[in-house]
Amino acid sequence: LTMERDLSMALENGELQMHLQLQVSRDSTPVGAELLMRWRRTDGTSIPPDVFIPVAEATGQIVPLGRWALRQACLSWLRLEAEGQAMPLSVNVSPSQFRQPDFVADVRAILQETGAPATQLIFEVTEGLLIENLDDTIERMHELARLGIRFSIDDFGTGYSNLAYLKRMPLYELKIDRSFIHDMPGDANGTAIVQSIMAMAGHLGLRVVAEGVETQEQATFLAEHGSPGMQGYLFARPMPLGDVITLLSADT
Ligand code: G
Ligand code: G
Ligand code: G
Ligand code: MN
Ligand code: NA
Repeated sequence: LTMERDLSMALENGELQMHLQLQVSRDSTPVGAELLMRWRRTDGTSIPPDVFIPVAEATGQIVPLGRWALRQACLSWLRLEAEGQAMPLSVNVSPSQFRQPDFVADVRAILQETGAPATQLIFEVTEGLLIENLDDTIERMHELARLGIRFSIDDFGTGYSNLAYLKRMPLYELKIDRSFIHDMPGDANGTAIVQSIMAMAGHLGLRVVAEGVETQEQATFLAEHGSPGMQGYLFARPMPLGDVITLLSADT
């Protein structure tokens, strides 16, 4: 309850920050980035998103937080473009945020207000979104896709995987959950799962991103087997936009 009260102040107090984590291709070229919310309170303590996001979802505070996140994504994209470093940006969208009646109108309004192109945004949704009201969900995804928004299934392989739904959704990408990457290539089962997801995605025409790539051995294996986009501490940690720009400018 304290957290609920504090969270409602966090936005206006400027305690929330967005970090960006780069995604790279097999030759380590940056190909995109995911925005990850950070909450650092005025007393200096940080609360991780896997603690405060579930609270925000339960209280409805995810709606203003989600609008803020999307606006940050648009502004970050415009700033990267101004630096000559434009790349698609991925934003996490919670099920309760996605299902909120005004969600599509909010997205339109933020795109219009900022002038950022919808085609440069990827919404990361989890399989949890598919549990309820599937027809409405898919219809809403198509509505957003018509604006130019692309969709990615986050933590793929850990949730409710009724694979038939993959064909009905306007999907761009699957993000292989980091638990599978973690087990690879030493563990035969983890490796088999990763290879199967990449093969299926290939047949469905979907892009793949491997999450949580931490070792060179994992990166080499992925580069030699399907070569998905890669995201993980091996390449870059989540960091403020200014640091991303410094990193990218040093590369070019
Ligand atoms: O770095 P990491 O601790 O950033 O994130 C933990 C979890 O919090 C992830 O599952 C991630 O999807 C979620 N998360 C991080 N930022 C956001 C955000 O802006 N919106 C939503 N809905 N979830 C987020
Ligand atoms: O939205 P999602 O659950 O995919 O958020 C990504 C999460 O993974 C964030 O909490 C982010 O900080 C974390 N993360 C990013 N790279 C790595 C990594 O290489 N290893 C681990 N263990 N976590 C990572
Ligand atoms: O120092 P830091 O923990 O932020 O580094 C995280 C990772 O970012 C390092 O493991 C390194 O591989 C990667 N990295 C460091 N400098 C660069 C760079 O100039 N370009 C790219 N693409 N990655 C870098
Ligand atoms: Mn994510
Ligand atoms: Na994930």
